[in-house]
Order: sequence, then structure tokens, then C-alpha cells
Amino acid sequence: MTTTAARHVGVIGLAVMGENLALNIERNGFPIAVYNRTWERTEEFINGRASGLNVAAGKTLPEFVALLERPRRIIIMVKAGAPVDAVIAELIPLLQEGDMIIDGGNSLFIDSERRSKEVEAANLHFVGMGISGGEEGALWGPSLMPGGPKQAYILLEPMLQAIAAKAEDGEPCVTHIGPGGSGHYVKMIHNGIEYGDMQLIAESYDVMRHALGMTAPQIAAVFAEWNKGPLASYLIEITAEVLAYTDPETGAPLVDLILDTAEQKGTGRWTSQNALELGSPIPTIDAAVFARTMSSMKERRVAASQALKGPNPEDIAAMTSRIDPPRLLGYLERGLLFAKISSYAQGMALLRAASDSYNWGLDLAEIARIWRAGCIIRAELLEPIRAAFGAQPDLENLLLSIGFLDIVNEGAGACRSVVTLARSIGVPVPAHSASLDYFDSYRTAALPANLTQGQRDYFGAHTYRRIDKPGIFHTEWNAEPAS
Ligand code: NBP
Repeated sequence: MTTTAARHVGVIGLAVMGENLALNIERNGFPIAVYNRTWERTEEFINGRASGLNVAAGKTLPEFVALLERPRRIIIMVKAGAPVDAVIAELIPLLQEGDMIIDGGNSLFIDSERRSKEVEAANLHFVGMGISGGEEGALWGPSLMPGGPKQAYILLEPMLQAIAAKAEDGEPCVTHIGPGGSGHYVKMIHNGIEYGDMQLIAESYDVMRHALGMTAPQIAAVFAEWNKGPLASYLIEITAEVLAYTDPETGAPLVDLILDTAEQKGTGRWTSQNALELGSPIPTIDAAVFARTMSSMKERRVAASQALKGPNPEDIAAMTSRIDPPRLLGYLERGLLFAKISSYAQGMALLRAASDSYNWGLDLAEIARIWRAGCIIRAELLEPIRAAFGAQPDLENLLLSIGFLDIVNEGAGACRSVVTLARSIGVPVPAHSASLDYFDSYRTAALPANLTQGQRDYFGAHTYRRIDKPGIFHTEWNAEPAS
């Protein structure tokens, strides 16, 4: 441990994320100071993983602050929520004009908006920075989504670029997202998209095991193959590895022994709630959030499985016996790609809606660019998405991008085949269905909302507009028609 020379940056919070981020910063040559509320954890770190490294530690917060060069750059990596407010309240009196507080946790963007006002009122800068990539990413290169004042970002940029993941073209996965809580907002959408991706993958796996009777290792081989094509991504790669893993105790595929109740920490739900507020549909992400909720009702599902009937087993057997496996696997691959593009189209449209609504000036090409490496949704697909928004910054919907038109028009047919088969054999595919319904609704010039408007006018005199003449109309629907 070194305690001389002013430290370029400080990290508060030495749990999984803070510790790894601190080691990443140190490895990249930036003198660093660390602090943790509980001193034992700091001691463990400096005498353990940070032993012999250029890391200074403060036992108290004032001691830690005194180690930093000015303007101070302090990254908070503590539990999201009240702990972040507690740390900020303790820090403010110790800092001076122009110092920067960077919250690197998974904070709700509304909290970051509020905190940025509180911190700016003390003549300090607040940067709400989404970080994705988990423990490995924090150590070796995460995708970083910093939001806050541009002048603060400029002062942080050399360090952030050094510690961020690098895409294949060598570009660091970090950019100035926008003001206020925009960085944490973009991280929230990233997580929502991650929920959608994971659910879509799980549904493909479910169709393979039920329609084709495939085992986990056989399905692993399919995902490994898909990872060489347009679906290539971190999530497909780890799916193949999870499915191929054998439980050392029983010799069975471990995935077959895992209880089917998925947990959630809330970022997916936050995304859905915000989309409802902004009126920007994200049905695939909504379906993924609810799929996790349904999965958590294990006891109720087990009980219902005795009472509620799916399709007739003979019909299922007859149907599955007619399936040509290579053909279905082709549909599944192209259907998954289609469903994923539809989900990204929804997510990007929500980013646009938020940018307009909160006046953030988000650059969607830049956001796709920094998601290409380091983060959980990193995928080959993000380069063409970046290119689509780069070529057409005002692109209204990704589905309409020239580069994607043929893929989605062809892929919709494959997804339709998957959804139709799954429905016929009683396998739930809510995220595939939602992706397809979004596409079908978006491409439909005349939806049945004319009838909805008629009903609304009938019971609530809500009025309607007509397609054959201008104006606002109301009808006394149950009055005797004029003879
Ligand atoms: P945790 O979320 O588990 O938080 C533990 C840290 O918070 C400890 O350092 C603890 O100090 C500190 N802390 C708490 Br709790 N209350 C505090 C308070 N009132 N004042 C000061 N410190 C307090 O840590 P994590 O898993 O490393 O995650 C850090 C942040 O990064 C979270 O917002 C998380 O959501 C986010 N994130 C996590 C991941 C991931 O993969 N884990 C990925 C991306 C983002 P103590 O030692 O004294 O108890």
C-alpha cells in the first residue's frame, strides 16, 4: 500500500463491484485511494488483493478525502438506495467547489436526477454512471454510461476510457450520455433489454426440449453453433456453457436440477413502469418481467398443472412427430434473431421517447456503440444497430432501417412458425409472441381501435374522429335511429 502522492481518484465501497473497479483503475496506472464504511473490509482488501499495489486507504472519510488531488473524483460503489444518499450527505461538507461525486451503482434515474440537483447546489458535480459487466467487467473492462455535466465528464474521460471495455475496433465503451440522470436511465434500459434477451433465449430452449425432445447438452451444441452466426453474443455464449455443464454430484446436466423460479432486482420492472409513463410500448421487455414473476409462483403453478389442461397429448405427439428438426432449428434461430431485433427496436424507441420527454439529447448510435463490449447485452448485432442510427440519427424505428428491413421481413415468418408451433403444443412463448405482435401492430395501417373509440364514445361520450371528414364527433348510440 502506498499513501504518498495525491491520488487521482477515490472509490467508496469495497464490496464486489467497488473492489474490482478499484483494481481495474490501479492496473491502468491511475493512483487510487479507497474507503469502506467498515474498516475491516478495507484492511482485508489492502492486505489481500491490493497487496503490493499502488492503492492508498482512508480509515475515516475525511482521511480518504484528504488523499485525493483536486478537483476530487470520488466514485461511490455502495448499495443502491438510501446508502448512496447517506454517503453523499457525509461527503458534501468535506468537498470543495468543482469536486466530483460519481455514483457507479444501479441507482434509479429519478434518484440520480434529484441527487444531481442536490450536489450541484453545493457547487459540486454529480455524475450518475451506469456500469454493466458484473464482477468480471468491473475488473477487466465494463461498459460505462456516465450522465451529468459535460465538463465533469471531460475531466473523467481519460480514466474512464482507460478502464472501459474495448470493442473489436479498439474503441472504448464509454461516452458522455447526457445530463442529470440520463446515464442511469440508459443503464436501466440496458437491463430491460437484457431481461428480454434472456427470456427469448429461454423460450427457444423450451421449444427445443418440448417440440424436439432434445437434452441439455444437445441444446448447448445448438447455441454454440448459433454463437458463430448473427446471434453471436455474450448471452448466447454463456447459455451454451450453462446447458453443457454437468453436475459433479449427480452426473446430470446442472440446468435440469435448477429450480425454475427466476429472481429480479427491479431494473426490468423500472423499465416497464417508465415505458408505461412515457407511452412507449416495450411489450417484449414487459413479457420478460412478467415471465419471471410467473416463474416465481412455483407452488401455484404446480397445483394448477393438475387442474388446467393443455392440448391433447395425442395431438401433441402427432404434431411433434411431423416436425423436421433441422427446419425447426432454422426457424428458431431466425425467429430468435427477429424477436431480438424487435425487442431492441422497442428499447431504442423508448430511449428516443425519454430523450424527447426529458430533453436529454441522447445519441442512439453512441449508446449502441458503447454496448458492443463489456456489458451483458454485448452482441454482434449492436454494430449494425450503431450503423443504422449513425446513418440515420432521426430513425424513428429500428425495424424501418434499410439495413434491417429484409432481415425482419423474412425473420417475422420464422418467428410466426415458432409461435404457432409453441401455441399448438402448449409451450408458453410470451416474449416471442410480444415481439411478433409489436411488429404486426407497427406494420398495420388500420388497427381495430376504431371499435375501441366507438365503445368509449358509447359509455363515456369520449368522442371520436372520422376517416371521411374532419372534426370531432359524438353519437347517441342507443337513441332510436332517425327514420
Ligand atoms: P452491494 O450492493 O452489496 O453494497 C455493499 C457495499 O455498500 C459495502 O461496501 C457496504 O459497506 C456499503 N454500504 C451499505 Br450496504 N450501506 C452503507 C452506508 N449507509 N454507508 C456507506 N456504505 C454503505 O455492493 P456491490 O454488489 O459491489 O454493488 C455496488 C453497486 O453496484 C450496487 O448499486 C449494485 O447494484 C451495482 N452493480 C452491481 C453489479 C454486480 O454484478 N454485483 C453490477 C452492476 C452494478 P460495509 O462493508 O460497511 O457494509
